[in-house]
Amino acid sequence: MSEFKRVLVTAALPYANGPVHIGHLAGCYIPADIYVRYQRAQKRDVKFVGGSDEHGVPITIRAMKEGVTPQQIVDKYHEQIKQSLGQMGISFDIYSRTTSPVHHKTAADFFKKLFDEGLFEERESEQYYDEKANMFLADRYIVGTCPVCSNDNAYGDQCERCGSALSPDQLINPRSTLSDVVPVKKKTKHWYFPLQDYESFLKKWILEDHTEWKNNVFGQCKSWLDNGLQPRAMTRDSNWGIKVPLPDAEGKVLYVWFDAPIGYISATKELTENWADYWCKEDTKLVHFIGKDNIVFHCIIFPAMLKAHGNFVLPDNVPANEFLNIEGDKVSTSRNWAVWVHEYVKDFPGCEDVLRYVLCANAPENKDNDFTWKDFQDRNNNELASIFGNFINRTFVLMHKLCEGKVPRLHTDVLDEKDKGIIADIEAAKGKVQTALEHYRFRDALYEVIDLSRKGNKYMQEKEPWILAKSLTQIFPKEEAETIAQKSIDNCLHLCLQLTANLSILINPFLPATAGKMTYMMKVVERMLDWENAGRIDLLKPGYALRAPEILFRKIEDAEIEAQIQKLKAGVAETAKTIEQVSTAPISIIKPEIQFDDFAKIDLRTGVILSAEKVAKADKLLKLEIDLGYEKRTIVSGIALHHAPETIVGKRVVVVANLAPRKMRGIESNGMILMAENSDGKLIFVNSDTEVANGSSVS
Ligand code: B3M
Ligand code: ZN
Repeated sequence: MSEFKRVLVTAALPYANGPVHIGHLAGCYIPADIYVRYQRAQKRDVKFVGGSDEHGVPITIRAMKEGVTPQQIVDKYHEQIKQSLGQMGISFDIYSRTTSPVHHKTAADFFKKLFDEGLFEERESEQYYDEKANMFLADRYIVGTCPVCSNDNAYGDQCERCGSALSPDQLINPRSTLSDVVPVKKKTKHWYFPLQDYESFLKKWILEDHTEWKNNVFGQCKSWLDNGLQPRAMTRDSNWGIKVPLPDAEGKVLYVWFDAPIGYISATKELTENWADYWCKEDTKLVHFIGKDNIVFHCIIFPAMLKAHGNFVLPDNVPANEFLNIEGDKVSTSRNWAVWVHEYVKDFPGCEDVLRYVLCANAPENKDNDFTWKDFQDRNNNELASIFGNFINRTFVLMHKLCEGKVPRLHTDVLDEKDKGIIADIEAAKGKVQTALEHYRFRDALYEVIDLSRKGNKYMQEKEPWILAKSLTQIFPKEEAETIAQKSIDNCLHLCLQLTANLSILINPFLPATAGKMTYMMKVVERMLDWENAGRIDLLKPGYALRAPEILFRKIEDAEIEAQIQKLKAGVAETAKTIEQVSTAPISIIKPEIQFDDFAKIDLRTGVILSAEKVAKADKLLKLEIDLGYEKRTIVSGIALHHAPETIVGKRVVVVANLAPRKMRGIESNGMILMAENSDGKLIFVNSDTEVANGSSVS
């Protein structure tokens, strides 16, 4: 850390096409905010920038769905997202938006510089065009079958099931999401960034120089780099976005993933005139907080762009989180399987810190994780209320009862082993929390804070100051009892209060509102929360009068949890009903009519499966060896989930024998076998005695 003079923290720019849910919070906003608050407490020069991502297909799709303009969409959701994040205490120094004029200029200038240096390759290509909607289809508008895992609903840029980055050309059976028609190819011109030229630079920078990155991030980068990088189009056909700053580029805008990360730079520009210190000086530590689906853009593409442009620092780390599921199911905004932040703050007013706590304690740091309402309740009731809150409450109650509401003295002459033990615990906690935070291990860090309060409870339980007071006054005259007992009571409550002060410092990055309540109760200024004060046991001065305790965490009742679970279920059911009403399409749409000549182009042959084996790292694929009589063929087929390899050897199949070869998971597939889909969605072999409903589609 010491070699850095300043820290620049970014959190992914959420698309302004809908409200934010708790998956967004857990993925990047909570960890980023904890990190930033910790840096501020360390009095480091830190800036936290963010904003809404207001361009790209997600916005135009939403606008189409709501029947309004893209501008209306982003205006509405930008405000809502900004408010939700603010309510959750996400303390951006600036929360901007990519429709801002500063950003438009910054992104256009960035593009222009690369263009002027001759970096882009101008290419004419055939791209999918929806003749019904009358527009070129951006990658996200096209869905089809993933060539890697056979997911039927892979997008043209990415398969969300297996995480593969795709181009629309790789999709099997592409269809337009706008009108469901099969798109046609049409010529268009775009500017391609030569990502492959940065391969060796990226390999060294990540695989050699950043071995400390989180496993999930490093692993994804490595697999990208191992697979080889391709030129990537940095422009799109659309009328929503940043216009390509070239003559002769009518109807072309910057690719949203070109413009969005530059948004971090633009936001910094809007924040401070010293923005260049944060972006151009080598002693800046740049950290991008993101979710796992954004790794490639932040670790490969954006760094290559920055490198190509020159003069910019590269991220020191990209601590991406995995996904947070809800009640065992993947978050789906289209199915409405989500816990929306704006609804949470309405349903649980004053409990923002509870959600921050649960999402950090259960953060998907290394693998996907599950949020359940029951766990939310348990963590609140059993950890926050019963351990952390309880310790502080008892300390304050007893201090008022036994010490006249003032901080008692510490009598060093009578310190016993337990007192010394808790002092050591207080001192050690700082180091543990700090090390974890510096290494982006937020769960561990938070655990250490709660653990310290657990130790406080144990200490108080063992010292039993209330018994001591009572029993001594029963044996001795009041004054005498006081002299004997008071020192011990003083020491206990003195240390419990110092521990409370320490807890407020340590919990502050995680639960800022709670820390605020604690400083109010202790009547100390905010400066006490500076990190340098952690580990000290002289934070509260003897004789200082403190306020009455305040309950920090109320219990959360079963009925509240039940209501939330019902709400989730009702939301899904409601959404499903609307979708059903809207969609009148038959289950399987008959493809457009073709002429006999088209059909005659397909060469269908019969064959027999000679051998079948699983394809490594692709749970849906089988590698088949097929005997066509006149030759043997290797065909990769997406039927692994339907048939075990050993059960299909010897089966007769119909093969599309003249399909162009296609590589899947490094294996060249020469053709396709025809299977029918039955009513359960199972792919079965078709021959005269197969039980399959009439009209089942064969593919
Ligand atoms: N808007 C994707 C997302 O919200 C995208 C992030 C941009 S970060 C520069 O997941
Ligand atoms: Zn896939």
